[in-house]
Amino acid sequence: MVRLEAVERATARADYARDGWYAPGTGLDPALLDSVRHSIEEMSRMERPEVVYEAGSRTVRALHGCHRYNDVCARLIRHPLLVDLAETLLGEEVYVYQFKVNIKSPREGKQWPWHQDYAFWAREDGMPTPNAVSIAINIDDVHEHNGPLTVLPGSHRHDLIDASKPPEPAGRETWHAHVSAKLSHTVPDARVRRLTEECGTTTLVGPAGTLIAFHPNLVHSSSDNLSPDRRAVLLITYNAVRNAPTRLTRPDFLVDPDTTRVRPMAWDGPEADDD
Ligand SMILES: O=C(O)CCC(=O)C(=O)O
Repeated sequence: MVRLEAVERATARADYARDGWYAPGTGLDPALLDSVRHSIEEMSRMERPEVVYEAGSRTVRALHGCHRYNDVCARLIRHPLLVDLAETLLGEEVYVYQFKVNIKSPREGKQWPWHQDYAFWAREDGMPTPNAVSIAINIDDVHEHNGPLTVLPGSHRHDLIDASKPPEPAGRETWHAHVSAKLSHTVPDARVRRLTEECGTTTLVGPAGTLIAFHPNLVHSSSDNLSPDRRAVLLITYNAVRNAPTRLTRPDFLVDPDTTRVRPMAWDGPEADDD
C-alpha cells in the first residue's frame, strides 16, 4: 500500500512546521487521475447547489462536497497516501471536513484573493484550533500562467490575522462569499505587503498528480487563469477528529457534519488493515 516512508514523515513534519506547506515526493498515479477527471466532467454537468459558477456566467468555478455524492471521490478521501500524510502532519486521527474541486477554466477562471482558510473555519464554523490540513491535488498540469496557488511561506506562524473579526450573521445565506472571487474574509493589502517582504512568495506549480499539503493559517492566493489551459485542483481538508467545529450553520457540502475517522483503503483493492 502506498504510504510515506518513515524518513519522509520526519521531513514532512519539519518542513510543514517551518514553511506551512509540504509537497511529498510521491504523487497520484495517472489512472486514478483519469477517473477523477471523468468524475469532474460528470459533476460539472449536474444542476445542484454544490456546483458553483463564476460570477455572471455558467462557467463552473468549483464543485463542493463531492465525496458525498460521487463514488470516485468517496474512495479518493481514503487513499492511504492522503490519509497517512494528513495523520502524519496533524499527529491525530482525521476526518474529512471539506472537499472541493476548484476549476479554473481556460481564460475564464477567476482569482482567489489573499486569505487564510482558518479565518472561515474559525469565524463561520467555530473550529476550535487550526489542527487541520488541506491537501491540494493537481488534476491538471499547473504552471505559472494558469492560476497556480501562491503562498507566503512561514506566514502560518503568525496565527490568524485579525483574529477578533466576528463571524457573519447568517452562514446559510452568505456562503457564496466563502467560495467566490470576492471572498468575505481576506488579509488586508498592507498586511500582505509586509508579510511578502518578510516571507517572500512561492508559486506552487507542478504536473498533474502533484500533492501539496498546506496549513489553515498559511496566507495564500491565486490569480486569474489567463492561459488556454484548464487548471483544476482538488482540495481535501482533513481535520483532527477531536477538532470538530462547534457551529454547524453552513451547508453540509461546505462543512461535512460526519466526523467519523477516515480509514485508509487501497485505491483498487479491499479495505486495508489499519496498522
Ligand atoms: O484554487 C485556488 O487557486 C485557491 C483555492 C483557495 O485558496 C481556497 O479554496 O481556499
